[in-house]
Amino acid sequence: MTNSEFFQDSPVLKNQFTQDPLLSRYLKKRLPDGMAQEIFPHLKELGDLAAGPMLAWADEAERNPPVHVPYDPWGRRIDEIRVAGGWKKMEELAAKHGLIAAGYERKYSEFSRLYQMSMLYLYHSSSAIFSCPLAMTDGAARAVELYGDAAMKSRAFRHLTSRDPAQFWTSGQWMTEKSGGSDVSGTSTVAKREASGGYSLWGVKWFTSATTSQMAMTLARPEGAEAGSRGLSLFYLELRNPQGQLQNIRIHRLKDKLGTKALPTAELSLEGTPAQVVGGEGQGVRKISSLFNITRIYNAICSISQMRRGIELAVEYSKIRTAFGRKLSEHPLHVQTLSDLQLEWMGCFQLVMKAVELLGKEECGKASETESALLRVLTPLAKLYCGKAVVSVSSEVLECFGGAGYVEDTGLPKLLRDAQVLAIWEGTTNVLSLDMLRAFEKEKSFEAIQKDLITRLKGLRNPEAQKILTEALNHLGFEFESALKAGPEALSGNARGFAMTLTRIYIGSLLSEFADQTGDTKDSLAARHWLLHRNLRCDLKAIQQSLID
Ligand code: MFK
Repeated sequence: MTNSEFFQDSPVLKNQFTQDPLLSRYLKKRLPDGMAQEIFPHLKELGDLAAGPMLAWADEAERNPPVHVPYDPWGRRIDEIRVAGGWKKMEELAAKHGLIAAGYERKYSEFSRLYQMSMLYLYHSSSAIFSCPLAMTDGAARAVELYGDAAMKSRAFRHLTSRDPAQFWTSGQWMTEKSGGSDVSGTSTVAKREASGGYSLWGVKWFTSATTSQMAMTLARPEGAEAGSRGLSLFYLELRNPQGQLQNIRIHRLKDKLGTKALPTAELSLEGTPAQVVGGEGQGVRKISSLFNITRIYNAICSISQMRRGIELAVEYSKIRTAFGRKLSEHPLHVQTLSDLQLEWMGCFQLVMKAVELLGKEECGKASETESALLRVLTPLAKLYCGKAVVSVSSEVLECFGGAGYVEDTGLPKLLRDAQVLAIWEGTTNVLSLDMLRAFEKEKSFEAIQKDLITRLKGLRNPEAQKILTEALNHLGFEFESALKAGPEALSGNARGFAMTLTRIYIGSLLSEFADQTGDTKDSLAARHWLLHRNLRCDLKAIQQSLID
């Protein structure tokens, strides 16, 4: 055969559930008797969809990105956003399979979230990022559940958690304005009180993803309210009136983003949009945090899902691609590269699933005070750690394919583009590191994570793991105390280092515990490699020594 007759086969995805032994191993350990057998057939069905029809829908949605049509042929302003058929299929499938509903029906009590997030984990990487509207929808359902009045519960909540595609609503979360996505205290949207008892909203929202949603949750400042975040309130609005017209909303344009090409993200103005306040005026940031703490968990699930997808493709490719006389899977260096990616994903998986487990408990009133404080800090940690990991894993995955990884029609570059948003969306790494400090300061989360770690480490069977992790924790505690003494700038200036190191220690403890529980060789290897090859130390940096000119 000549060189020109050679054609490389592409890797083929198989059932996304059965191909992922860690997911089933994990669920079997964590779920009560009988539940795994009950939900596995459904996860298998989703695993088939994710490796089959969803891929074609996603492809179609990506190739036909949303279009903003500002005017009808006769010049009337319509601000329509047209989306692809594949995108609509994703929504239909999500509703039918209860991707939101399962989290709120709570059929499996505190384990319902584990079930729901396992579905999301299978769904996300084949969904063309329909997982983003789902994240905001879930967050909105939680905010309405916590703070909404009876009318909101009987209307919005019912639609958001419906399994009927004709009834199902998605929600936007419109928090970001031109002045910033991180510092929302400067929100300039004004809420005018109306005679009806409701409000009308006036302002510009700069990133509104899923602008085709039926409703949105947003922040605005009631007239006369104080400046800063304390004066903000949380509002609920419906985008269209019963006749289907936008309710005083002007869409300016769709964002031209690096990735997430099928997802419509718009800039828009609220020009007297009718809205209702959620949970009374004030404490808007605290209230919307119930929403973004959910979307941050989604973000972390999407990260582990995407890591898994990339690794699976790279592993499959390594079995069919020959170079230097043998398959890539037979080259020790390549195998080591793949193993390190697998390790990163396995660690992240444990971390995120732990947060999901706690979320389920908290929502069912079964979390202790310590567990709630632990969830509070694991949420930003899971989001920030996995958001970074998915970018580096995806980059390495592309490299595993050589030049093919850099060519658009292989579908591989999309993995990297879509990974980058996960580090940004719902709070950047630095903002979330500071959120960890906020949780330490306000919610006793430092004590909670320390207590949880010490208990887990005591229970480990492997004395070497116990020793390494205890020393790492003590060292981190010492450095943290030193930063506290050095003052707030030293503490915040080192927040990212502390967050990353604490997360790596925490993951090390989870991997070690899981290895003890399963006795599986792969789990033991992963725990051992994590402790030996991940940096569990963080030395306090003198933050006044900047290299910036
Ligand atoms: C998927 C594709 C996407 C497509 C492209 C999208 C591109 C990206 C577009 C974006 O812009 S995404 C940006 C999303 N933005 C965020 O996620 C917000 C990030 N910023 C933060 O998280 C800030 O830290 C925060 C807005 C919370 C700072 O606000 P404040 O008001 O200056 O904080 P403050 O005063 O510490 O907290 C106010 C209250 O909220 C406090 O409660 P109290 O009033 O009772 O004291 C806090 O304890 C509470 N709080 C804050 N964060 C919390 C929280 N409570 C629970 N959990 C949290 N995480």
